[in-house]
Amino acid sequence: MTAKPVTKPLLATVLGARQDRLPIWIMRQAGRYLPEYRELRAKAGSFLDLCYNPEMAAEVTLQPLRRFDLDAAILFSDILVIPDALGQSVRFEAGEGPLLEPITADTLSLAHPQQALEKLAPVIETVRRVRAALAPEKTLIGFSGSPWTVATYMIGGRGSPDQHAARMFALTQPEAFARLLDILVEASIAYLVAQLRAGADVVQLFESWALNIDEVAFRDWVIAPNRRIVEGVRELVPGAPIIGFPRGAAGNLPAYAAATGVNVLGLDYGTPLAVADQLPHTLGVQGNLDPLRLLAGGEQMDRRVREIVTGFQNRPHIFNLGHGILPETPIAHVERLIAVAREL
Ligand code: 1CP
Repeated sequence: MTAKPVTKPLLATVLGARQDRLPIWIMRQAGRYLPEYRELRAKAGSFLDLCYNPEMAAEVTLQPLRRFDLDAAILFSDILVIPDALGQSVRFEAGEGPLLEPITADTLSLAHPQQALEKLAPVIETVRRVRAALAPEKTLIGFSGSPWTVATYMIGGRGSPDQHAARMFALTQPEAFARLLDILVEASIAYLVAQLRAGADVVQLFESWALNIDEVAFRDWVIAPNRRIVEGVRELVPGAPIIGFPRGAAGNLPAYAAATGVNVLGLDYGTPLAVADQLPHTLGVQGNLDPLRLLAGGEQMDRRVREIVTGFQNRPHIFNLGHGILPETPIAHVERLIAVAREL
């Protein structure tokens, strides 16, 4: 007799089937709100040292699952390992976030997307280690930043509220910008395929800066490259399960879902629940509690969690926040969140 294969509720939901158990994970679930993360982080050296240390990165990936009844682990890494692997100078300053040496049309020619994968070998080793240590019913999520979002950091040199530098670069140097998107598409496909082959069940595309751009830019800078990545990954890994998270896409969400072919659409917390009615019934959704409601906790949080679970009850739904958990979030609020989401 062969053993019955174990179901992964989160993966099964990504593939389109609602489950008895509501699958839950939390964006940025491995990180600074956990004391055990802060402790290990203090010993790791720089943030990139931690991302490239498979033993420590695997440990950090698993930490939230030891504490909470979650359905998935997300690989511990960062969207900016791709620029680092392409040869750009990337640093993370405490309290300042990422700092990059801004790319120019000239330095761009030095980037080699296929060689980048060699530098990312330790991250792929982390995926292997996490897969080996993870319970069979838990889903392992790999990820990459989407090209436009990664390009905003590569061009601007840091996070910015309105991506002014990247938008100006795209509009005034369209050829160099198209070349940059090509490089990022190629590197992302190779990186995501390597993660899937090493044991990731699902991959998520983080398009964190899909806001502040008009519909033409959204089509050319967001939809087109994300679609090329989905197609490119599935050419090499047929049927690869993919979550797309175009944060701030608002009225562009239906077009993004239709054109990219992602299995699940991540919704930010600004997206009304009723927007899902404009999406195909079979498309899964992920989200979308405001992280500030989790930080504040109490009755307002419980009420909104129940609204979200009820609002998405007729389609595949993965419960999550509508953006990353805030570092000052109390552990007890996370425990409460998971209990309330599961009670219905
Ligand atoms: O020293 C530290 O601990 C730095 C904090 C930190 C952490 C824990 C950074 C710096 N990155 C990460 C890990 C990380 N980043 C993960 C894996 C952990 C998990 O999710 O559990 C993931 C998926 C990311 C993705 C990421 N990095 C995004 C997309 C998601 C989002 O929040 O929009 C973005 C935009 C980044 C860039 C980045 N890296 C780090 C910071 C502080 C930032 C944001 C900077 C900014 O706001 O512009």
